[in-house]
Amino acid sequence: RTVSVIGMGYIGLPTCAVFASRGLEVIGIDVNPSVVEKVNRGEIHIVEPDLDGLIQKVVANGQLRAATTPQPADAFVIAVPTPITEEHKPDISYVLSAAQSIAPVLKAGDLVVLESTSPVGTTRKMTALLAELRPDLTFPPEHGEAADVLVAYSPERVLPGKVLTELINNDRSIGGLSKRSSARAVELYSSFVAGDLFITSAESAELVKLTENAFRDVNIAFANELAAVCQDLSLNVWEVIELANRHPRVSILQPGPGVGGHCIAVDPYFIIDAAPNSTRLMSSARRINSDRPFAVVRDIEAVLDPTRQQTVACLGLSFKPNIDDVRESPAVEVVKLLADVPNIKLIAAEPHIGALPRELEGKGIIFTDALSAIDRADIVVLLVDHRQFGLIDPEALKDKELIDTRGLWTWRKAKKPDARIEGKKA
Ligand code: SAJ
Repeated sequence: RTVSVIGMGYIGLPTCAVFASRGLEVIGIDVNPSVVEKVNRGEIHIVEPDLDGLIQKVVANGQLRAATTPQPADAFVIAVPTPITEEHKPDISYVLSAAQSIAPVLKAGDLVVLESTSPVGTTRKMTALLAELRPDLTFPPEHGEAADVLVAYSPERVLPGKVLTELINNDRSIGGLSKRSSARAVELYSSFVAGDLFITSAESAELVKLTENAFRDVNIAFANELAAVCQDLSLNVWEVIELANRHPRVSILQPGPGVGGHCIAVDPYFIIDAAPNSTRLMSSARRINSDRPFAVVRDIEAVLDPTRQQTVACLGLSFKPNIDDVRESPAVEVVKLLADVPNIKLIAAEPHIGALPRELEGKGIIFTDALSAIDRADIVVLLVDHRQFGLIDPEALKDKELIDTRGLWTWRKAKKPDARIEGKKA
């Protein structure tokens, strides 16, 4: 059985690796020739634990090969990006061009699975395009169980940094456009998924994926709103959350300088766009989270001494702790906004990268290591709770003005509420 994965990015490449490691013959397709060349040399172009060794192995033993144009296969898995436009509208053009690219090699009996996070209705739109391009073949749902080609939607839901483990162990929703489509997709994913597989409609599966990330966005917004409330009332938000979370049915997330990454800050807009009159909570959550970098800058401005130039050190640029990914990062956003504040000298430190991200270049920002940044600073702003920042000696921070957006130094180190009286439970 041959499976072809279209798009060899953060999801597609690990997916190629796990299919190949289960004995399937895998053809990875990417429009970028340098990605294809790299994979064919057994190398990878993304940072993900354990992926390099696995790719090297499956390329060396011939289970995986890469190409720039689709070739015939028994199953096609589409894992291309679905970004949003400046106006927060979903852009499914990569899905449609992936469909267009596989159309010429499709044959009766093939399965097409869309994995990309997609607005509700995308699987049907993609299928309509395939049907238009291949009038000689029949497709579901129009031709029902008798259709020549099988089509399903099955979203990835893996966490960057834990992709291989989560790909295998997470449960999965599978939404076929016909019963046979679902059954074939179940058969395909059973080759490597140890989690449960749940069959539903393509539309429900599409909304399930968006819902997961919107849920997290709303919950982070709640934590961020609580941080603003605590600031108004001069209370420690981390203590309030830690104590509230001792309730058996309360589980509040952590506030911070905003929500980054390529999923949680994007996917809620797919739901908002589809149901603008029914998404007041999700829209507010988006606004609350996107306003956070501005709130951090306002906090910094509030402690600045307008009579002299001061040095502000920003620690951390990635979008979440212990990774090197600085794309769509609220920390980068904060530094970018600070670059426009007059009368400050700006230093940034990010131990996981070698130089300033391109969008921060040319703004007079000094890039150095965390300790020298702290040493030279009047104001230290902690933007990412990297493990190593938690190990910084409090002595080094002693005479500094601290803006700790993650509660790493001001609260989490203390860990337990002061007045804890141990209970009797085992
Ligand atoms: N964040 C907070 N407070 C928190 C938790 C997160 O401010 O308590 C921030 C992080 O700092 C980061 C952002 O949210 O900037 C997102 O980070 P994340 O770790 O929550 O999620 P991602 O974007 O790395 O991955 C998410 C995951 N979705 C969910 O947990 C519901 C992952 O399972 C999805 O597969 C992935 O999106 C995706 O591809 O959609």
